[in-house]
Amino acid sequence: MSRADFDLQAYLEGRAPAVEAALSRAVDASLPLLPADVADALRHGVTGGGKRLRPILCVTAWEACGGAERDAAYDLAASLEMIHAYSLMHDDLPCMDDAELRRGRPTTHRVHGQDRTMRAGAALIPAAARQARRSAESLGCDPSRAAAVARRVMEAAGAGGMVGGQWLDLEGEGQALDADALDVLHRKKTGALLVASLVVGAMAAEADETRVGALEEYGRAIGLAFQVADDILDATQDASVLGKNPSDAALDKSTYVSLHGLDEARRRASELASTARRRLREGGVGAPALDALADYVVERRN
Ligand code: GRG
Repeated sequence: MSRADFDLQAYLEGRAPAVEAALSRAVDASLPLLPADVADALRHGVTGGGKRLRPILCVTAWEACGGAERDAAYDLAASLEMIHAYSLMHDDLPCMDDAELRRGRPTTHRVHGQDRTMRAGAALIPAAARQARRSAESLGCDPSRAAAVARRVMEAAGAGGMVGGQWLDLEGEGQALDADALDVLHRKKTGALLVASLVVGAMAAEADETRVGALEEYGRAIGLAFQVADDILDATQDASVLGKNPSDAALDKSTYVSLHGLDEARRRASELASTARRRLREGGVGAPALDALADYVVERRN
């Protein structure tokens, strides 16, 4: 099937209930150890909508590498969204972006307070590691592969990935970053988790190195494309479309738009989507959904 024939909307809608159900299971499993007020904050942060791109990438990579659609694959996928949710909860706090709105709703700390939001976010990190390991075991991975899957999620979340990228982002506020520094920041802050979403799906399916490598390269390209698109949206859309307040200019951040201008940023995003698709082809991963997702990442409206 060509990419033009592939109905991504139907694909995303078809998978959404399984993604949401897995997230609900993951939240329920995380709650027993938490005080009720922290549990409420955690639920707000995880189950409040969003595109669910990371779980979709994970499940799609799992299937592209021969895995059958089943609940445990969605449970693995939920571990990536748990990390993503915690990062948004913490990123929105007054000490960072100080955001009022996320996914069209008040941010977690606006509803549940800073203290509970910090604790709920922190609780999600080990919960995601446990979720990744247990679900990989349910998918048939032996203990060492399941541990490797959980490690990959945590590495992407950590100082060499998302946390390191956020650190660079905070340090870079008010400074003019050059193109290379901006790429390094976003490869870590946004890209690492997107790449890991694909790679752990492939690892759990016991894909060979060529396929894992192709998915990794695809992920690196769509990770940057995603961020370029994010900067374009931040510069061109308002809160009613974005579901959050545009913040790059207010926080004096370097962006692909401030560095290259809108037209060049658009050109770069679409070139990165083409690179992503080419990497898949070269690695022998035939997945119309992943081809279509590369376009979606740059053409999305929020
Ligand atoms: C204190 C250094 C330090 C780190 C803490 C807060 C944090 C960890 C990391 C922040 C990472 C972050 C906010 C990355 C942004 C990623 C991003 C582009 C988010 C938007 O993703 P979408 O569009 O959101 O997929 P939805 O709402 O659709 O899920």
